[in-house]
Amino acid sequence: MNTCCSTDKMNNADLVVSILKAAGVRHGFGVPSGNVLPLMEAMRAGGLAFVLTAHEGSAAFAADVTGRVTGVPGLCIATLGPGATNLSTGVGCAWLDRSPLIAITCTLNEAQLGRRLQMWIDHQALFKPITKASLRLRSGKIVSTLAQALRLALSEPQGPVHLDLPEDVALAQATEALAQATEAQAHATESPAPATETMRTMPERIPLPPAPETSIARAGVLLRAARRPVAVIGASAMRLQDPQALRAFVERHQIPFATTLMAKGMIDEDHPLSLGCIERALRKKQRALIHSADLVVGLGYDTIEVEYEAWAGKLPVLHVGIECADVDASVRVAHEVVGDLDDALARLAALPAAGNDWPAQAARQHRDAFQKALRPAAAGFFPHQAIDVVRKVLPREGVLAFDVGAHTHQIGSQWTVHTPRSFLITNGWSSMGFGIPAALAAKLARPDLPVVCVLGDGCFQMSCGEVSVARREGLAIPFVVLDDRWLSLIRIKQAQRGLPCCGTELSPCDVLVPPAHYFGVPAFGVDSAAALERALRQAFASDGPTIIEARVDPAQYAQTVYD
Ligand SMILES: Cc1ncc(C[n+]2csc(CCOP(=O)(O)OP(=O)(O)O)c2C)c(N)n1
Ligand SMILES: [Mg+2]
Repeated sequence: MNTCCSTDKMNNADLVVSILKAAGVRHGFGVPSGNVLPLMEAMRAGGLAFVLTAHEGSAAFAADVTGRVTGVPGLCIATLGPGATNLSTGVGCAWLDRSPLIAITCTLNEAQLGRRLQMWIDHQALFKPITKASLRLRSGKIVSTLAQALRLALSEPQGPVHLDLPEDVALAQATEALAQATEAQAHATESPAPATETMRTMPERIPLPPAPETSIARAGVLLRAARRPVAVIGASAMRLQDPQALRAFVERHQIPFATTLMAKGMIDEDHPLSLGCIERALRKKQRALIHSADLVVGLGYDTIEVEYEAWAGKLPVLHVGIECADVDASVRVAHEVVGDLDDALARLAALPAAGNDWPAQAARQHRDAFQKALRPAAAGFFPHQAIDVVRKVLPREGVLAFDVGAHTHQIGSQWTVHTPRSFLITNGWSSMGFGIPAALAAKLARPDLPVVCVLGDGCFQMSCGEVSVARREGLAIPFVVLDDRWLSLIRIKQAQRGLPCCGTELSPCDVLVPPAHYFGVPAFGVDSAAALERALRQAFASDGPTIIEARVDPAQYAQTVYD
């Protein structure tokens, strides 16, 4: 492939790769087929790593997380038909959770599209409801289509864009100049940062228009009138260019703050004003505190995680977001500040200090009591003990990727996050199978940071093939499986509805000895916090992945999860 300034020897697949590389894309996750080979070969020749996953859904989850942690759109690739439908599960995650992502399906030749041919379905129809756009790549339009896709993925609300690449288009000689490609790219992404420098420093996004001055002024009036305001940081805040603006805002006005699950860590949760996570384990305790407030300030609040009406009660809501809040008629929306979030927060933080009547230690005292209640004392080995061990062993700046189940609720309430975007979960899409690919993507994007994955045994059964990716790529990730023998979250819901346990038991025997390895990844079983700590320290010291099956007792979930 010619990487200089002409496209003489390039085919369209080479051109796609060179544009993506110029945008800062470093990995593409996927599963190949014959139709994918032209793109894969262009990736190999062009130095854009193809990371083979066990399932295309995981490829898209990994691409979503790459987008979250680097700010550069993640890339995932699949074949047509079943490859595309598999991929769609992870693309939906980037859609609801709003991560920049490019999904490429490699399909039949142009003239074959639409016919009754093996594996073919209408990809545009499949991806339309779960992407910002679904576009066909055509010869002579590669540059403009890629520029459009990158621009869409990176503009707020960020999200996935699907590109269909017919095989003959991929192989056809490129007819556009590379200089044009680089220029189009520059317009699409402003100034992309290399992926290895990111996680804290996000590349330039395409900003939204600022909120009007009158709107900021009205927010100031509400803040000054409130005697007991509480801020709740939401998922849109994850994409802030400068998360320090959040901290500046709460410190300026001395407002105790909680977060949703996904927004944890956007301000260090050790902060004296931190209340912890809402709407996860022991959520009624969090609601009680919030209901003692007189104003809710939603900061980057996105109702995709949990609607305001679930927890805000009759309190007036000051919503600061990238769009108007989707609320039920019962919610008292006092005012909305809508526009670029970095800009709005900076201006709200520059207002005169509002002051309020919260006692100085109120947040700290609440948080201490909340944390204590999450850890009921009893003999045995419970999930909260295992989670505490993982938090203790993982360095402060380390990354936790985890999965969906009762353990998500316990982790969400219990875990203390210290740095932005180091706590990787899906709560909009909320799909099982997210944890392992999330950990893979985080470690590939930030090899300098320790990464650990915690997941339930049900999630492990759904996605365990992906540990082989960690082995192949040499990623030193400990995977801690909370082996409680149940789809515990669903079992709890059965119990709450008075239904008998049925279809939620994963393993009938309670003394499980893991095999020596899963796909070559060594596995160990542990039955105590001390044994988990030893195994985890060993896993972090090793140069490859390790699976640790922690055999925990789920009994306490009944007290803490869905209280
Ligand atoms: C793809 C998908 N299928 C089903 C669900 C519904 N679901 C949510 S949590 C859960 C159980 C997860 O079990 P496990 O991984 O063992 O976690 P635990 O609840 O035991 O902590 C299920 C089936 C989902 N969220 N995503
Ligand atoms: Mg389980």
